[in-house]
Amino acid sequence: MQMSDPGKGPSWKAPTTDGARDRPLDGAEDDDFRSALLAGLAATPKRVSCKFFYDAEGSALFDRICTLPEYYPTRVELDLLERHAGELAVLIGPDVELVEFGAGSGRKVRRLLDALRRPRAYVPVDISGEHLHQAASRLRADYPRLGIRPVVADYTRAFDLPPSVSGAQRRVGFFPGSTIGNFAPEEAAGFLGMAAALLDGGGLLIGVDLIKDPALLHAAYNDSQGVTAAFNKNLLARANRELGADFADDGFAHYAFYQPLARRVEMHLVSLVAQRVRVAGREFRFATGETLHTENSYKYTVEEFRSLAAQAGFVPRRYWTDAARLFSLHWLEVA
Ligand code: AVJ
Repeated sequence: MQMSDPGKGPSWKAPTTDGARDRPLDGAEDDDFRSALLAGLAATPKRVSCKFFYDAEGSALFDRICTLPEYYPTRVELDLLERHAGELAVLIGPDVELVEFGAGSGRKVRRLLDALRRPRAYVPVDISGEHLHQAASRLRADYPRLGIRPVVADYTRAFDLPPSVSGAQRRVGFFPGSTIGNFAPEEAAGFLGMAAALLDGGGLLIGVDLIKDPALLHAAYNDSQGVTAAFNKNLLARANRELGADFADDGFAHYAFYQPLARRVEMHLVSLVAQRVRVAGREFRFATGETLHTENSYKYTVEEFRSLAAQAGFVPRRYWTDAARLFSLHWLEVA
Protein backbone atom coordinates (compact mmCIF):
# COMPACT_ATOMS: atom_id res chain seq x y z
CA MET A 1 0.00 0.00 0.00
CA GLN A 2 1.23 3.47 -0.74
CA MET A 3 1.30 5.20 2.58
CA SER A 4 2.16 8.85 2.43
CA ASP A 5 5.85 9.57 2.19
CA PRO A 6 6.86 10.51 5.74
CA GLY A 7 9.64 12.69 4.32
CA LYS A 8 7.02 14.99 2.89
CA GLY A 9 5.70 15.81 6.34
CA PRO A 10 2.10 16.03 7.38
CA SER A 11 1.49 19.65 6.39
CA TRP A 12 -1.72 20.07 4.47
CA LYS A 13 -1.70 21.26 0.91
CA ALA A 14 -4.57 21.27 -1.52
CA PRO A 15 -4.20 18.15 -3.66
CA THR A 16 -3.05 18.95 -7.17
CA THR A 17 -3.81 17.00 -10.32
CA ASP A 18 -0.32 15.44 -10.07
CA GLY A 19 -0.65 11.69 -10.11
CA ALA A 20 -4.36 12.05 -10.73
CA ARG A 21 -4.29 9.74 -13.72
CA ASP A 22 -5.41 6.74 -11.74
CA ARG A 23 -7.96 8.33 -9.48
CA PRO A 24 -10.96 10.64 -9.58
CA LEU A 25 -10.37 14.35 -9.49
CA ASP A 26 -10.97 14.70 -5.75
CA GLY A 27 -9.76 18.05 -4.61
CA ALA A 28 -8.63 19.08 -8.07
CA GLU A 29 -9.21 22.60 -9.30
CA ASP A 30 -12.82 22.16 -10.39
CA ASP A 31 -15.30 23.01 -7.68
CA ASP A 32 -18.40 23.15 -9.77
CA PHE A 33 -20.05 20.13 -11.29
CA ARG A 34 -20.01 21.50 -14.83
CA SER A 35 -16.31 22.20 -15.14
CA ALA A 36 -15.38 19.10 -13.12
CA LEU A 37 -17.45 16.79 -15.31
CA LEU A 38 -16.21 18.40 -18.53
CA ALA A 39 -12.60 18.01 -17.40
CA GLY A 40 -13.18 14.46 -16.16
CA LEU A 41 -14.84 13.35 -19.40
CA ALA A 42 -11.94 14.77 -21.41
CA ALA A 43 -9.41 12.85 -19.28
CA THR A 44 -8.12 9.32 -19.85
CA PRO A 45 -9.42 7.29 -18.14
CA LYS A 46 -12.63 9.24 -17.60
CA ARG A 47 -13.30 10.17 -13.99
CA VAL A 48 -15.22 12.55 -11.76
CA SER A 49 -15.04 13.32 -8.05
CA CYS A 50 -17.47 11.44 -5.81
CA LYS A 51 -18.34 14.72 -4.10
CA PHE A 52 -20.76 15.36 -6.97
CA PHE A 53 -22.95 12.40 -5.95
CA TYR A 54 -24.61 14.46 -3.25
CA ASP A 55 -27.33 16.59 -4.82
CA ALA A 56 -30.78 16.28 -3.18
CA GLU A 57 -31.53 13.00 -5.02
CA GLY A 58 -28.07 11.59 -4.33
CA SER A 59 -28.21 12.50 -0.65
CA ALA A 60 -31.60 10.77 -0.33
CA LEU A 61 -30.21 7.68 -2.08
CA PHE A 62 -27.19 7.70 0.24
CA ASP A 63 -29.53 7.80 3.25
CA ARG A 64 -31.23 4.68 1.85
CA ILE A 65 -27.83 2.98 1.38
CA CYS A 66 -27.21 3.53 5.09
CA THR A 67 -30.28 1.42 5.93
CA LEU A 68 -29.44 -1.51 3.61
CA PRO A 69 -28.74 -4.89 5.23
CA GLU A 70 -25.52 -5.30 3.21
CA TYR A 71 -24.19 -1.82 4.05
CA TYR A 72 -22.71 -2.54 7.51
CA PRO A 73 -20.70 0.72 8.10
CA THR A 74 -23.58 2.89 9.33
CA ARG A 75 -25.11 0.21 11.53
CA VAL A 76 -21.81 -0.86 13.08
CA GLU A 77 -20.59 2.70 13.70
CA LEU A 78 -23.85 3.74 15.36
CA ASP A 79 -23.59 0.66 17.55
CA LEU A 80 -19.98 1.46 18.52
CA LEU A 81 -20.98 5.03 19.44
CA GLU A 82 -23.74 3.73 21.68
CA ARG A 83 -21.84 0.85 23.21
CA HIS A 84 -18.83 2.99 24.16
CA ALA A 85 -20.66 6.23 25.00
CA GLY A 86 -19.44 6.28 28.60
CA GLU A 87 -15.81 5.73 27.71
CA LEU A 88 -16.01 8.26 24.88
CA ALA A 89 -17.35 10.88 27.28
CA VAL A 90 -14.42 10.33 29.63
CA LEU A 91 -11.75 10.37 26.91
CA ILE A 92 -13.18 13.38 25.07
CA GLY A 93 -13.91 15.29 28.25
CA PRO A 94 -16.50 17.94 29.17
CA ASP A 95 -17.24 21.33 27.60
CA VAL A 96 -15.98 20.62 24.10
CA GLU A 97 -16.61 22.35 20.82
CA LEU A 98 -17.50 19.55 18.40
CA VAL A 99 -16.45 20.11 14.77
CA GLU A 100 -18.06 17.71 12.29
CA PHE A 101 -16.42 17.36 8.87
CA GLY A 102 -19.43 17.11 6.54
CA ALA A 103 -22.98 17.63 7.80
CA GLY A 104 -24.54 14.20 8.03
CA SER A 105 -28.12 13.18 8.75
CA GLY A 106 -27.55 14.04 12.41
CA ARG A 107 -28.07 10.53 13.77
CA LYS A 108 -24.42 9.93 14.61
CA VAL A 109 -23.66 13.36 16.03
CA ARG A 110 -26.72 13.12 18.25
CA ARG A 111 -25.46 9.85 19.66
CA LEU A 112 -22.15 11.53 20.42
CA LEU A 113 -23.69 14.74 21.81
CA ASP A 114 -25.92 12.65 24.07
CA ALA A 115 -22.86 10.86 25.43
CA LEU A 116 -20.78 14.00 26.10
CA ARG A 117 -20.85 16.15 29.23
CA ARG A 118 -21.99 19.72 28.58
CA PRO A 119 -20.96 20.00 24.92
CA ARG A 120 -20.66 23.75 24.31
CA ALA A 121 -20.86 24.09 20.56
CA TYR A 122 -21.46 22.13 17.39
CA VAL A 123 -19.64 23.33 14.27
CA PRO A 124 -20.71 21.40 11.16
CA VAL A 125 -18.43 22.07 8.17
CA ASP A 126 -19.93 21.36 4.77
CA ILE A 127 -19.57 22.60 1.22
CA SER A 128 -23.36 22.82 0.89
CA GLY A 129 -25.08 25.69 2.70
CA GLU A 130 -28.36 23.83 2.35
CA HIS A 131 -27.06 20.73 4.17
CA LEU A 132 -25.69 22.95 6.91
CA HIS A 133 -28.93 24.80 7.32
CA GLN A 134 -30.85 21.54 7.65
CA ALA A 135 -28.33 20.02 10.07
CA ALA A 136 -28.39 23.17 12.19
CA SER A 137 -32.15 23.61 12.41
CA ARG A 138 -32.77 19.93 13.22
CA LEU A 139 -30.34 20.10 16.13
CA ARG A 140 -31.33 23.54 17.42
CA ALA A 141 -34.74 22.29 18.44
CA ASP A 142 -33.39 19.40 20.49
CA TYR A 143 -30.21 21.00 21.91
CA PRO A 144 -31.27 24.52 22.88
CA ARG A 145 -28.17 25.13 25.04
CA LEU A 146 -25.71 24.11 22.33
CA GLY A 147 -24.09 26.86 20.27
CA ILE A 148 -24.55 25.87 16.64
CA ARG A 149 -22.03 27.51 14.31
CA PRO A 150 -22.20 26.14 10.75
CA VAL A 151 -19.18 26.80 8.51
CA VAL A 152 -19.53 26.70 4.74
CA ALA A 153 -16.21 25.28 3.50
CA ASP A 154 -14.78 22.49 1.40
CA TYR A 155 -12.95 20.50 4.06
CA THR A 156 -10.87 18.76 1.39
CA ARG A 157 -8.94 22.09 1.28
CA ALA A 158 -7.40 24.26 3.94
CA PHE A 159 -10.02 26.39 5.72
CA ASP A 160 -10.37 28.40 8.91
CA LEU A 161 -12.67 27.93 11.88
CA PRO A 162 -14.27 30.84 13.73
CA PRO A 163 -12.88 31.48 17.24
CA SER A 164 -14.04 28.95 19.83
CA VAL A 165 -17.14 29.79 21.85
CA SER A 166 -16.48 31.00 25.37
CA GLY A 167 -16.40 28.21 27.93
CA ALA A 168 -15.19 25.60 25.44
CA GLN A 169 -12.24 23.64 26.84
CA ARG A 170 -11.04 22.01 23.64
CA ARG A 171 -11.98 21.41 20.05
CA VAL A 172 -12.87 17.88 19.05
CA GLY A 173 -13.31 16.79 15.45
CA PHE A 174 -15.84 14.18 14.35
CA PHE A 175 -15.44 12.48 10.97
CA PRO A 176 -17.74 9.45 10.89
CA GLY A 177 -18.78 7.04 8.16
CA SER A 178 -15.29 6.27 6.82
CA THR A 179 -15.62 9.26 4.53
CA ILE A 180 -11.84 9.45 4.92
CA GLY A 181 -11.84 6.40 2.62
CA ASN A 182 -12.63 8.68 -0.31
CA PHE A 183 -9.11 10.10 -0.03
CA ALA A 184 -6.11 8.18 -1.32
CA PRO A 185 -3.82 7.37 1.65
CA GLU A 186 -1.43 10.26 0.90
CA GLU A 187 -4.40 12.65 0.68
CA ALA A 188 -5.83 11.17 3.87
CA ALA A 189 -2.52 11.98 5.59
CA GLY A 190 -2.80 15.54 4.26
CA PHE A 191 -6.36 15.85 5.55
CA LEU A 192 -5.36 14.49 8.97
CA GLY A 193 -2.47 16.96 9.13
CA MET A 194 -4.83 19.83 8.42
CA ALA A 195 -7.30 18.52 11.00
CA ALA A 196 -4.53 18.23 13.62
CA ALA A 197 -3.70 21.91 13.07
CA LEU A 198 -7.36 22.97 13.38
CA LEU A 199 -7.92 20.82 16.46
CA ASP A 200 -4.73 21.81 18.30
CA GLY A 201 -5.09 20.90 21.98
CA GLY A 202 -7.98 18.57 21.24
CA GLY A 203 -8.61 15.42 19.28
CA LEU A 204 -10.46 13.65 16.50
CA LEU A 205 -13.04 10.86 16.63
CA ILE A 206 -13.00 9.15 13.26
CA GLY A 207 -14.71 6.13 11.71
CA VAL A 208 -12.60 3.95 9.42
CA ASP A 209 -13.77 0.98 7.36
CA LEU A 210 -11.59 -2.11 7.66
CA ILE A 211 -10.05 -4.55 5.21
CA LYS A 212 -12.10 -7.75 5.28
CA ASP A 213 -13.39 -10.63 3.19
CA PRO A 214 -13.83 -9.08 -0.28
CA ALA A 215 -17.18 -10.86 -0.60
CA LEU A 216 -18.57 -8.69 2.22
CA LEU A 217 -17.19 -5.53 0.60
CA HIS A 218 -18.60 -6.62 -2.73
CA ALA A 219 -22.06 -7.12 -1.24
CA ALA A 220 -21.95 -3.73 0.51
CA TYR A 221 -21.39 -1.91 -2.80
CA ASN A 222 -23.62 -4.20 -4.91
CA ASP A 223 -26.76 -4.38 -2.80
CA SER A 224 -29.58 -6.63 -3.89
CA GLN A 225 -32.11 -3.78 -4.08
CA GLY A 226 -29.96 -1.81 -6.51
CA VAL A 227 -29.84 1.32 -4.35
CA THR A 228 -26.06 1.70 -4.73
CA ALA A 229 -26.46 1.30 -8.50
CA ALA A 230 -29.11 4.04 -8.49
CA PHE A 231 -26.81 6.23 -6.34
CA ASN A 232 -23.97 5.80 -8.83
CA LYS A 233 -26.19 6.35 -11.88
CA ASN A 234 -27.74 9.44 -10.28
CA LEU A 235 -24.53 11.21 -11.25
CA LEU A 236 -25.59 10.88 -14.91
CA ALA A 237 -29.17 11.83 -14.12
CA ARG A 238 -27.85 14.88 -12.27
CA ALA A 239 -25.82 15.86 -15.35
CA ASN A 240 -28.98 15.51 -17.44
CA ARG A 241 -30.96 17.67 -14.99
CA GLU A 242 -28.38 20.36 -14.36
CA LEU A 243 -26.15 20.47 -17.42
CA GLY A 244 -28.55 19.56 -20.21
CA ALA A 245 -26.60 16.34 -20.77
CA ASP A 246 -28.15 13.42 -22.64
CA PHE A 247 -26.80 10.35 -20.81
CA ALA A 248 -29.10 7.37 -21.49
CA ASP A 249 -29.88 5.60 -18.22
CA ASP A 250 -29.74 2.18 -19.89
CA GLY A 251 -26.47 3.01 -21.65
CA PHE A 252 -24.37 2.55 -18.51
CA ALA A 253 -23.99 -0.13 -15.84
CA HIS A 254 -23.06 0.30 -12.20
CA TYR A 255 -19.81 -1.58 -11.60
CA ALA A 256 -18.22 -1.75 -8.14
CA PHE A 257 -15.44 -4.08 -7.03
CA TYR A 258 -12.79 -4.42 -4.35
CA GLN A 259 -9.24 -4.08 -5.69
CA PRO A 260 -7.09 -5.86 -3.08
CA LEU A 261 -3.76 -4.48 -4.34
CA ALA A 262 -4.94 -0.87 -4.06
CA ARG A 263 -7.02 -1.78 -0.97
CA ARG A 264 -10.04 0.09 -2.23
CA VAL A 265 -13.53 -0.38 -3.57
CA GLU A 266 -13.78 1.30 -6.95
CA MET A 267 -17.09 2.40 -8.43
CA HIS A 268 -17.45 2.94 -12.13
CA LEU A 269 -20.16 3.59 -14.68
CA VAL A 270 -19.42 1.29 -17.61
CA SER A 271 -20.63 2.17 -21.08
CA LEU A 272 -22.61 -0.77 -22.43
CA VAL A 273 -22.34 0.40 -26.04
CA ALA A 274 -20.22 2.67 -28.21
CA GLN A 275 -21.93 6.02 -27.81
CA ARG A 276 -21.62 9.78 -27.97
CA VAL A 277 -22.88 11.91 -25.13
CA ARG A 278 -23.47 15.66 -25.08
CA VAL A 279 -22.71 17.60 -21.90
CA ALA A 280 -23.07 21.38 -21.74
CA GLY A 281 -22.82 21.64 -25.50
CA ARG A 282 -19.74 19.42 -25.82
CA GLU A 283 -19.61 15.91 -27.21
CA PHE A 284 -17.75 12.97 -25.66
CA ARG A 285 -17.34 9.44 -26.96
CA PHE A 286 -17.50 6.27 -24.93
CA ALA A 287 -16.23 3.01 -26.41
CA THR A 288 -18.05 -0.18 -25.45
CA GLY A 289 -16.79 -1.10 -21.99
CA GLU A 290 -15.17 2.28 -21.34
CA THR A 291 -15.72 3.54 -17.81
CA LEU A 292 -16.32 6.74 -15.93
CA HIS A 293 -14.57 6.24 -12.58
CA THR A 294 -16.84 7.77 -9.94
CA GLU A 295 -15.51 6.75 -6.51
CA ASN A 296 -12.71 5.15 -4.52
CA SER A 297 -13.37 3.90 -1.01
CA TYR A 298 -10.10 2.91 0.67
CA LYS A 299 -10.00 0.32 3.44
CA TYR A 300 -7.41 0.03 6.22
CA THR A 301 -6.23 -2.30 8.92
CA VAL A 302 -6.41 -0.81 12.40
CA GLU A 303 -2.61 -0.65 12.63
CA GLU A 304 -2.20 0.97 9.21
CA PHE A 305 -4.69 3.66 10.07
CA ARG A 306 -3.10 4.35 13.45
CA SER A 307 0.31 4.75 11.86
CA LEU A 308 -1.13 7.07 9.18
CA ALA A 309 -2.69 9.20 11.94
CA ALA A 310 0.61 9.23 13.87
CA GLN A 311 2.51 10.40 10.78
CA ALA A 312 -0.01 13.22 10.41
CA GLY A 313 0.50 14.63 13.91
CA PHE A 314 -1.94 12.69 16.10
CA VAL A 315 -1.30 10.38 19.01
CA PRO A 316 -3.59 7.41 18.40
CA ARG A 317 -5.29 6.63 21.71
CA ARG A 318 -8.12 4.11 21.96
CA TYR A 319 -9.94 2.42 19.15
CA TRP A 320 -13.02 0.24 19.06
CA THR A 321 -14.21 -2.38 16.59
CA ASP A 322 -17.19 -4.71 16.43
CA ALA A 323 -16.72 -8.41 17.17
CA ALA A 324 -16.56 -9.25 13.44
CA ARG A 325 -13.98 -6.46 12.90
CA LEU A 326 -15.99 -4.91 10.09
CA PHE A 327 -15.50 -1.27 11.09
CA SER A 328 -13.38 0.80 13.48
CA LEU A 329 -13.77 3.98 15.48
CA HIS A 330 -10.58 5.80 16.56
CA TRP A 331 -9.91 8.41 19.23
CA LEU A 332 -6.86 10.43 18.22
CA GLU A 333 -5.35 13.26 20.26
CA VAL A 334 -3.35 16.06 18.71
CA ALA A 335 0.33 15.49 19.52
C1 AVJ B 1 -19.74 8.03 2.28
C2 AVJ B 1 -17.70 7.58 1.20
C3 AVJ B 1 -18.21 6.47 3.22
O1 AVJ B 1 -17.48 4.77 0.53
O2 AVJ B 1 -18.87 3.57 1.67
C4 AVJ B 1 -21.59 4.10 -0.23
C5 AVJ B 1 -20.08 6.19 -0.03
N1 AVJ B 1 -20.52 4.72 -2.00
N2 AVJ B 1 -21.88 3.26 -1.22
C6 AVJ B 1 -18.54 4.63 1.13
C7 AVJ B 1 -20.72 5.03 -0.73
C8 AVJ B 1 -21.25 3.63 -2.29
C9 AVJ B 1 -19.47 5.84 1.29
N3 AVJ B 1 -18.79 6.97 1.97
